[in-house]
Amino acid sequence: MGLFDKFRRGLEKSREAVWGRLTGVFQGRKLDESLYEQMEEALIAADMGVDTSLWMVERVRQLARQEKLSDPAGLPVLLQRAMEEAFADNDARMRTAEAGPTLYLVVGVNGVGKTTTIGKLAARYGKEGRKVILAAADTFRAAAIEQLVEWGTRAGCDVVRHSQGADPAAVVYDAIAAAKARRADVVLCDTAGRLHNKAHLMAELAKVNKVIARELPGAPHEVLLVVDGTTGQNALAQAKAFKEVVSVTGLVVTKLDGTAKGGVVVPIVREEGIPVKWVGLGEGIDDLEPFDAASFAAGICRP
Ligand SMILES: Nc1nc2c(ncn2[C@@H]2O[C@H](COP(=O)(O)OP(=O)(O)O)[C@@H](O)[C@H]2O)c(=O)[nH]1
Ligand SMILES: [Mg+2]
Repeated sequence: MGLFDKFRRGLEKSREAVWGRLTGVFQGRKLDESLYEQMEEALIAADMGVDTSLWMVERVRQLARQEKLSDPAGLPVLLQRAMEEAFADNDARMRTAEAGPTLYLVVGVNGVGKTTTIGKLAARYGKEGRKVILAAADTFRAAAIEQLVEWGTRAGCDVVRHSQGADPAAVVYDAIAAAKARRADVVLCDTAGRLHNKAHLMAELAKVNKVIARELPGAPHEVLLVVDGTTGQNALAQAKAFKEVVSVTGLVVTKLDGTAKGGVVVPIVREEGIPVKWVGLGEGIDDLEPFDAASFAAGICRP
C-alpha cells in the first residue's frame, strides 16, 4: 500500500469528523456565507483549533473568489489546497550527523507512544542498513526499561540500560560510548516525560542534554516530541508546554488510526511552528510513516 492510501485509511475517522456533517449540506446548495460558516464549525469540531480553522476557511474563500467557483462541490479541493499551505514550511526530513553517530532524543508525557515509536524507528533504520543503539533513559519505571528491551529484540538492535531509578544522563552517556565503540549510526534515547513536575523534568532533560552536547558535539540532531493524536486539543497543550521545557525540533503524532481528532496536527504545526516528522498509524512495527503533507491533506479534505 502506498503512502497516500495508508494516510487515507488511517485518517478515515478524522475525515468523517469534517465531512460527516458537511456532505449532505453541499447538495443542491449555493455557495454562500452560511456554507462557509458551517465549514468553519466543522473544522473546529474536528480539532483544528479556532485560529487555524478561521485561517483555512478564509483561504478557501479567497481561492473560491479567484476561481469564480459557484458549485460547492469544488470546495474540498480548495480546502485541501489551504491545508497544504498550512504545511508549506513543514520539513519532515530528519537531521543527521555529518560524521559519527546521529542521536535523537525522544520526549513526551507517559503513554503517548514514545517507546513504541522508538521501536518502530529502530526497525526502519535497521532495514535501511543502519546500526542502531537504544538508550533506556526512562528509568522511572522498571516496566519501561523492559518494554524498550523487547522492542530492541524485535528490531534487532542493542539496548543500553541501567536499573530502575538510575540517572538518565548516565544511561545516555553509556549509550553514546557504546555507539562510538561499536560504530553505530543512530542512537535513539527514550525518556520519562513527567510533565506534572515541570521543574524536575526541565532539570533532568537539561542534564541529559549537557551530557549529549559534551560527548557528541552537534547532538541531539533532533528532539522529537511525541503526542497522542487521540487526545486532540490536549496534544496541542502538551506541545506548548514542552516547548517551554526543551527545544523541540520535530513532532511525532501517534494513534492517528482510529481517532477522529487527527486534525489537531494542523494547529500544532501552524501555530506552534513544530514540524511534524512522523505519524503513527497502528501498534505494529511497520505502522510509522514519514509525514507527507499532500497525503495528509487529501486524507482529511477529500470526502
Ligand atoms: N493504535 C496505536 N497505538 C499506539 C501507537 N503508538 C503507540 N501505541 C500504543 O500506545 C500505548 C503506549 O505506548 P508507549 O510506547 O508505551 O508510550 P510511552 O509511555 O510514551 O513510552 C501502547 O499500548 C502502544 O501500543 C499508534 O500509532 N497507534
Ligand atoms: Mg515508554
